[in-house]
Amino acid sequence: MRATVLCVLLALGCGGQDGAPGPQGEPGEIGPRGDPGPMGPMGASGMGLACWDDDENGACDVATEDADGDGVCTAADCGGPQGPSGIVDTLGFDAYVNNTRITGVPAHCATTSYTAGPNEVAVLSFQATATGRPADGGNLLLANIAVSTDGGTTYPVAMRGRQHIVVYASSALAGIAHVSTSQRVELVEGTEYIFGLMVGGGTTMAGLTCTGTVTITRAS
Ligand SMILES: [Ca+2]
Ligand SMILES: [Ca+2]
Repeated sequence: MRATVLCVLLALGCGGQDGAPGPQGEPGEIGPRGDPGPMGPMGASGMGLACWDDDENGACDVATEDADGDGVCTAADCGGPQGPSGIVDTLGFDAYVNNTRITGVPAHCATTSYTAGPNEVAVLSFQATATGRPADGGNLLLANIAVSTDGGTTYPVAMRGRQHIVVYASSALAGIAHVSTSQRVELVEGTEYIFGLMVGGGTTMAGLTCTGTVTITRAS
């Protein structure tokens, strides 16, 4: 009879309140890698820029982009900007000529030969110093730049019809005269040049020193 009553009381809800939640458990192990997802849709097709397309409009603008003038734009029209001008070569002479009335280009007062490349310029700077004999006559020392082309060895002949003449004069009354001259000469590609210092005047020189520097540069 007592047992029957206890069971009835339990059934009617006579238990205590719920306890507090327990502590969080340890994380579980990482699960296996999932299957790869499906491939995404293809992107829109793009177009790179051709090297000749300076204005990047995707079109051949013949007037400005056809560098070689063949009417079409190809890789042959591509090129970087022209580099700065630079020194290609240097030539020169430094000699002493003894005595006599010298006219023309004294021996050794000339450079070795030089064959010009494309777009080249020669910058010449020549000097001559002479000791004169005023009693013998005149009192002037003249100096010209002389240019021989394509093997011409007689400078006055090689100069004929050419313009490379600059004259400076200095009095030799004191027994010594110094002259200098310089010039810029545009060269023709493939032509062989010899640059010389032509001296003359009305005096007989006891001695002549000639020096010259020729700087070959490529124009920008
Ligand atoms: Ca273009
Ligand atoms: Ca072209």
